[in-house]
Amino acid sequence: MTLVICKPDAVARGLVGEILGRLERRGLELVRAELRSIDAGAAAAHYAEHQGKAFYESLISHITSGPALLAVVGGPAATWQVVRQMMGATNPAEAAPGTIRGDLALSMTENLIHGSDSAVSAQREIALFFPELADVPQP
Ligand code: 3AN
Repeated sequence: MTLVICKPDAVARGLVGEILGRLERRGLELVRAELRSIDAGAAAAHYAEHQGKAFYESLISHITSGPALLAVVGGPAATWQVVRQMMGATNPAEAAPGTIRGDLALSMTENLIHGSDSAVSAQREIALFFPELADVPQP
């Protein structure tokens, strides 16, 4: 399982269905999905690795700017890797056509989607946002 966040820009642009639809059509399974406003504390914990970077403030400001769709997505081993491929590069201007960012985004900050970047990150992020799933073994 992996954590996916359709960021506030995705909710504001009405692209949650498109994004989750792509994941579902690929064959991934929605285990949890909830529209939720991420508060400053959860945002800081989630993005702790980026603290001190030049873009940190805009990152926190955007992720807390409105409701986001948080989802736990299941699938084969290394589901996180499948989702990352489907997301495309962090900079949407460089993301390949056919990817979510490559087809639907242009802004580095408002780049629609977060997906865990390793099995370890997935476990940590799922525990942060969906603590009831913390002890479920990860494939
Ligand atoms: P990804 O979301 O592709 O895993 P990360 O984890 O490197 O990318 O960065 C987390 C988020 O921080 C990105 N989704 C993006 O919104 C933002 N970000 C990363 N690098 C930059 C940058 N150079 N300028 C502005 N925002 C950035």
